[in-house]
Amino acid sequence: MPITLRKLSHALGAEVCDADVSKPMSEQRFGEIYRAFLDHNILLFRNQDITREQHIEFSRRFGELDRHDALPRDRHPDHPEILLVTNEPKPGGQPADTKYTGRQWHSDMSFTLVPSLGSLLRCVSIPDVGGDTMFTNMYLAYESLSDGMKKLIAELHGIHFSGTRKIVDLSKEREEEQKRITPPVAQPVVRVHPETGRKALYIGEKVKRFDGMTEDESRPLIAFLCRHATRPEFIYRHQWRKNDIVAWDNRCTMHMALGDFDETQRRHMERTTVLGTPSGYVVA
Ligand SMILES: O=C(O)CCC(=O)C(=O)O
Repeated sequence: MPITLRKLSHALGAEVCDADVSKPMSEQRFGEIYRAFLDHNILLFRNQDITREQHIEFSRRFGELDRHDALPRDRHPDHPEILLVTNEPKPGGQPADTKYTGRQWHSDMSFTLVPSLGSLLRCVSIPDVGGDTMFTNMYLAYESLSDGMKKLIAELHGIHFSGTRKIVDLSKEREEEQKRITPPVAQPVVRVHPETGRKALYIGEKVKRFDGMTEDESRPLIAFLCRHATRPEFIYRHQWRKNDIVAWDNRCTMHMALGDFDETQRRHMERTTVLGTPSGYVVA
């Protein structure tokens, strides 16, 4: 039986109805899911009460998984393929390293030389209200720019920093460590999706400046592009339920975790990250 899809918003996203990602899946069935992933950019699978091993196994169908060497503090100690996004305090009571992960518009691993193809985030625990994630369609963001703006940004490279967060929660020690592991990387502001051939805007709040320009010179254009890319008509806002898995294509979307919940309640998510194709260059 072919898969059944339900659109999640006008701009992007579809739910794959009646899927059980823990079951063996034929090449043909996964092919349909992957086609839907390319067409809708985000896929939702509800009610997936699965183990970490099953999460990893299903994610591997999308491609080789990142072992998160660029984010060693954030990965699961026994499963390097799993990145924790949790507000659960450490055993000693200190805040979790990933308490504020994703609280800015970004595309995963843009600050590395192998930005991610896609990510699969599994909701393990969610507060009573809120803890939503927003996604935006970067094809539409690019296509809706004027010809003049497309020409202006065609050759630009944005410099992505791993540690730029809206909420300053990084300790000095962690900031220095992160800089050593992931020095800033310049990425093209317009990327061609390797599978669909469509152009997408590749920007976000981890970009501090354009290569060859100062921060002051870059700031207004970065701000415009981020504001434009996150206009309501390009967005889907996901309200999580326990055992949801959301898979997104990092090559043509951005996302942001919202802090719209009671921080005393547990929000625990686990992510696998599918490696993409090499892109960008390190900036001294
Ligand atoms: O926790 C979320 O909703 C999103 C986390 C995130 O931004 C990420 O995993 O890149």
